Formats: sequence, structure tokens, C-alpha cells
Amino acid sequence: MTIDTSYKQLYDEEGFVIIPHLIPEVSRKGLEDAAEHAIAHTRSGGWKLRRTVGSQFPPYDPNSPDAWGVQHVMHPDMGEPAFAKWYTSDPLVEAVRGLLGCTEDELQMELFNMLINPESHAFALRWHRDDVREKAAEDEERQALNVWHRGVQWNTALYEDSCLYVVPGSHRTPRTPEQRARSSTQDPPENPLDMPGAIRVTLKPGETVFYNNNILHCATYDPHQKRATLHACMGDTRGGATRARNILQHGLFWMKESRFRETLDQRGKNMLNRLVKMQESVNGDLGYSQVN
Ligand SMILES: O=C(O)CCC(=O)C(=O)O
Ligand SMILES: [Fe+2]
Repeated sequence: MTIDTSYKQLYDEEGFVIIPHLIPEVSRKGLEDAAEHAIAHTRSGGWKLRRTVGSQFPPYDPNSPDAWGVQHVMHPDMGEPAFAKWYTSDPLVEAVRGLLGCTEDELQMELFNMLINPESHAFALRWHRDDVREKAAEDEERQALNVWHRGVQWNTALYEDSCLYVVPGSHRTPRTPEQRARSSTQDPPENPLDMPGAIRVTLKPGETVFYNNNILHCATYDPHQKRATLHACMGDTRGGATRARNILQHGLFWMKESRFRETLDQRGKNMLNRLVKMQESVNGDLGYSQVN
């Protein structure tokens, strides 16, 4: 399958695009079961690598009673090979390759997490860009937005998901004074649609939104609305060290262990090799880790 070039055009212009059917029918049940297990394991306290209610970014407060995300679902200790199998599956890899405009030999394995509804606490993320400070002056913002990091991030919904809000096109331009005012507060928005230009993104089961992680976005989490959304990113090796800051802060020691490598098919192993090479080239460690 090659993806329609209009997807890439939309992604480049709007900063996001929705693509259906990236979960092969044969994989769906396996992924749902894996997701249920990962959620139960996290809520019971068995899985410590979680995004906790009260924290927007890492480090996440380990003492929080509730979680809005499960981190590192491909970790061998999770014991769910369905996740890595999907991450390296044909339809997904083809879509990513199309959006990055790269060859398969340039694809770099990165993060794979899951976004879930908190069990009993409403929570929200304030308006932000993942890799530009909220306080950045207009010039700094413009400069940061001009750098193409050669990576894509996505949310694939197993169940209907209306948590995410974005401002289309905002990945290319600094915030207007009004947008800046509404994204400089520490408080989550009372009504995200008050943000000029904002839209709510609704995914039907099986749909994927790919979004530039520097698009202005926020999210609201309702404990009564079931969410199990696969949240991942993949890079293109031509991005080199520009990808390091975002990726390596998440604690990836476990990805260098042979125990993890052994769970991957050949394509996955090749993608992982490129991540390790990138990490070694920036001479960094693999970030903090809550388990290792
Ligand atoms: O929940 C979402 O869909 C968005 C998550 C997000 O913005 C983030 O993790 O930075
Ligand atoms: Fe974000």
C-alpha cells in the first residue's frame, strides 16, 4: 500500500491529518486485549511507567492515584508483543513513510505509549506545543517552528476518542497575542474551543490522527468516557540529533536490552538499530528511567 499524496499535503499544510484503517482486521482483537491488560496492570499499580493525573509532562508524579497514560507498552515486562507487531506492521509503516517522505531504510523506532481515560479523575492538558516553551518570545517560537524534526507522532483510537483539540496550521506560525494569552497560563482551559482557531478532533475506532507535535494543542480527559488510544512516534534518521531531545527524555534503557530486541521482527530490529545509532551519535544516555 502506498499512501495517497494528498495526506502528506494536508499534514504539511494543516499540521495534522486523519487516516483510517491502519489497524489490520486480524490485529484488532489482539491489540484490544493487549490494551485491556496494559490498562488493568497500570490501574492495579503493577505497571509504574505511567502518565499521572496532575502532571502534564515528565517526570510524572509517582504518588498520584490515577493515570491518563501507560508508558512504553512495547517493554518486554509488559508481555504484550501485539504492540510491537503493530508498530512495525505494513499499513502503519507505509503511512508513516509517506508522511515523512523517506525510505524504509531511514525509519527510526521511537516511542510507543497509550493514552487512557483516568479511572476516577477528570484531567486536562493546557494548550501547548510539545517542543517549544510556552514562554518563548515570538522570534524564538518562529525559529523553533522553522526546524523540521523529521518525525511524526500519532494517536490511533481503539474506541471513539474526542479528547484532542488542535489549532490547524499553527505548526507554522507563532501564536497571535490572543492565542499566546490563552496558552501562557498554567491552568487547563475551561472551554478549549475559546482558543481562536481551535477545533476538536474526533476519531472513530480504528482512525489515526497524525499531528506535528508543535501544532498548538490541548486535551481533556473524562473518567467516564472509555479511552484506549495508541500514541506513538517514529522518526527519519535524516533528522539526526534534532530528534534526540524529545525522544531520549523518556527513559529508553530497556530498548537496548536483547530481551526487547528478541521480541521484534527483522524490520523492527532494523528500526531499533537506527535509534541506538542516533543515541550513540549524540553521546547521550537514554534518559531517566523509573525502573532501571
Ligand atoms: O491526549 C492527547 O491526545 C494529547 C497528548 C499530548 O498532547 C501530549 O502528550 O503532549
Ligand atoms: Fe502534546
